[in-house]
Amino acid sequence: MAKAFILAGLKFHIETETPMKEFMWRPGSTLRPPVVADSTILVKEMVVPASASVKVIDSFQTQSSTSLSSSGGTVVSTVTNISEAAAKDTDATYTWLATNPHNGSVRALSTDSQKMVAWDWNSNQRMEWTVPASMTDMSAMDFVELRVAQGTRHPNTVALNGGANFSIILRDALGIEARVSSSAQGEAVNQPYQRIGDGSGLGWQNDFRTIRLRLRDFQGGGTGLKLSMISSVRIEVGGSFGSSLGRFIMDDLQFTKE
Ligand SMILES: [Ca+2]
Ligand SMILES: [Ca+2]
Repeated sequence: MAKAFILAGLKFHIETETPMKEFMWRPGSTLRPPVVADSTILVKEMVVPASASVKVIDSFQTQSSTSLSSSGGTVVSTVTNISEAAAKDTDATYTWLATNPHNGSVRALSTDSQKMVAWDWNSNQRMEWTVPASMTDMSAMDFVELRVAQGTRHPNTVALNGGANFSIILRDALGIEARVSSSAQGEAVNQPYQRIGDGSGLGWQNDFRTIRLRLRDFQGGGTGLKLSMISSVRIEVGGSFGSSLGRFIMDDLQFTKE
């Protein structure tokens, strides 16, 4: 199984075969190597090359205040237990502990500086990023995207016991809003791999996936949303806008091109 994705990754990154990029982010329900059974969960994500043309709203690498994005815009949130910090599991066990908010983020070495945001919710809640004035014209971009994982072994993740969904809402300077579900491409943010060991409970590392939504889908049905003047990006969970509860770890909220 890994062979197919390694080959696609090499073709994309080294030979710049753009279609191979699809293997990195399309849900397994719509694109999977023919030899891989439908029942096999595919865990994969796409990290856009640094050379790509992107408009980064929040990488969480700078502006460590949870009310300010790395791009310098304000962030307003109603979610709980928010932690913007190094994406590192600090205690060498997958057991959930509130003192280790990035539990399950195990890829970063001690010398790495990757930062992300973690938070949870039990009802309809939101996070909203104001797009800085210098970045509001998204008419040349194709997608809004981010990488997201469920927090392994967190009580909310355990209670949800399945895929997690949220909505992304874009708002323009005229106040028009349009929303698209994170599962619009056919798959939820998967439940962490259900494995025991390395502490108590069930679940392994935080399995990140790239949620990538087409900007033109926000204009579907005649919403009238103006991509040339996007003033904010909002994530909503709970109620009718996403899973009723859960815990997410997120990174790299950004607008990208095909
Ligand atoms: Ca921040
Ligand atoms: Ca980051």
